[in-house]
Amino acid sequence: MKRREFVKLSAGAASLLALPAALQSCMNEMNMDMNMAADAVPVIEGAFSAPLSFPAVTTTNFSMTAKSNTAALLNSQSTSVLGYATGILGPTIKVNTGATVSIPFQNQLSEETNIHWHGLLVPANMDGHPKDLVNSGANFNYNLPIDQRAGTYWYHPHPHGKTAKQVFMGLAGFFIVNDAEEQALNLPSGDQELLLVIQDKRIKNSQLNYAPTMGEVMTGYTGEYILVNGSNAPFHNVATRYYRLRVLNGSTARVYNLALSDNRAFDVIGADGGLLAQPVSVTSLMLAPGERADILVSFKSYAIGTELFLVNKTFNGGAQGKQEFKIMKFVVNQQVNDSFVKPGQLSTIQPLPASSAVKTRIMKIKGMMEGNGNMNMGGMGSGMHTINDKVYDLNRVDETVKAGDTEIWEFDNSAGDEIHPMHIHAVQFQVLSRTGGRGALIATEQGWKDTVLVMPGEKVRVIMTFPQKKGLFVFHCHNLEHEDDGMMLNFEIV
Ligand SMILES: [Cu+2]
Repeated sequence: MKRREFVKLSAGAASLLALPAALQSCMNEMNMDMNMAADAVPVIEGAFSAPLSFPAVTTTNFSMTAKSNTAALLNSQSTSVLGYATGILGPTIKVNTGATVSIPFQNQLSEETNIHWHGLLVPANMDGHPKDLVNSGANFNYNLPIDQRAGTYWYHPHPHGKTAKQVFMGLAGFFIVNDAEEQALNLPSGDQELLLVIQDKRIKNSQLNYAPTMGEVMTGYTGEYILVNGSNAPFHNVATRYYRLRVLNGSTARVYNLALSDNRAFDVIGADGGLLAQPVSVTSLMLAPGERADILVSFKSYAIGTELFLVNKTFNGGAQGKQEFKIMKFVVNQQVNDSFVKPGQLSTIQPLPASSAVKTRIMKIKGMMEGNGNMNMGGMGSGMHTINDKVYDLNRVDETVKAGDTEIWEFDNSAGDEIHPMHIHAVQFQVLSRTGGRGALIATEQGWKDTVLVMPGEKVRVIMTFPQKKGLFVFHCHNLEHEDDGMMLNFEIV
């Protein structure tokens, strides 16, 4: 049932069915909310006068503390935020494949939290499963053996029901893994390698405001201000050469259709799980919450003084995609000779053939108002976003898979009208197909992924081989409002 039909029907239907008073009042509230729930809030563009900043980089011998800080997110006003060191966000962790990283972690928040290492293939008890919480005031030592290829990974909290708010308030950071293969390509590095986390924030009276209505649980919580690395509307000076932009969508719900303001092509060289086989030239690229894109942008042919913006282009996406807006500004201010030559071949990706799968599992992902004429309540007192008609239960094992097995999972949003970026812990997968909706794979989907965008009307099939990391993991929607509302299941690798 579509949202509009539900709104029309339910006022009458609720009284007819003589529902319990609590449910009636809940439904009345939903009607009110849903009338307001329509679109993502319009973005207010800033002045692009603040220089882009970067979180500190750390390699060895560091600890992390989740705590309250202040930061200047907007117009130099001091704002209360959460962070893992100083200010908003956390340090950028850079390590090499083969390392074991030991991170003493302290929780100085007033509530429980933990850290999930998004995209890293770590043991189950180190993965930040929602059952493995670090209580307020407590410590935990994360030991992470890094035995996977180079890539742009990241970290954020994962306490069920509190993930969205903690991420929104500032808890997130990059986790960069390097290896010899990537090193040998001599991609732009140092000042020419820019790590960019894009997040939208709602700010009221110069304070972060996280208070989703029920309607915003449905569409996802969006903010009017777009931040890059924790500051609104920044600029960055660049020279006439290639830059490597490693972009993370760290928003709770907002999807970006990234492009350059002059529609110039750029090269996608990597996705969630590292390098693609070859660069793919595009003029725009969709990036959903949780996803990363590794791109090369050439500023070679621009005149000194050129101002160029990273922008969000419009797209077909239900409650989102109706507004084009600027995200950050590049100012070309230095003429240099760039000797970098874009590699024709980046890496080798052995496709996992569909025929190698021993099993296909169908995951029906449903939003609040979806399904065959029934409001998707998922059981009273629980959330209304479901996978296979179930809301998350910490103590229930929903799927059991065998280490070493290759399986296809199909995320079915064909009847839905909400946006669901689906994330699977413990693996990197390949995207086999997308039917309905956009009907095709995009550039980043030619590489290894841990999060895939399933737009309204789409069915997306992914294939993966489960690692020898036995234990309990989760998979879920990375629209964090949906996740906190229950759109998550447990799976166990045995
Ligand atoms: Cu979702």
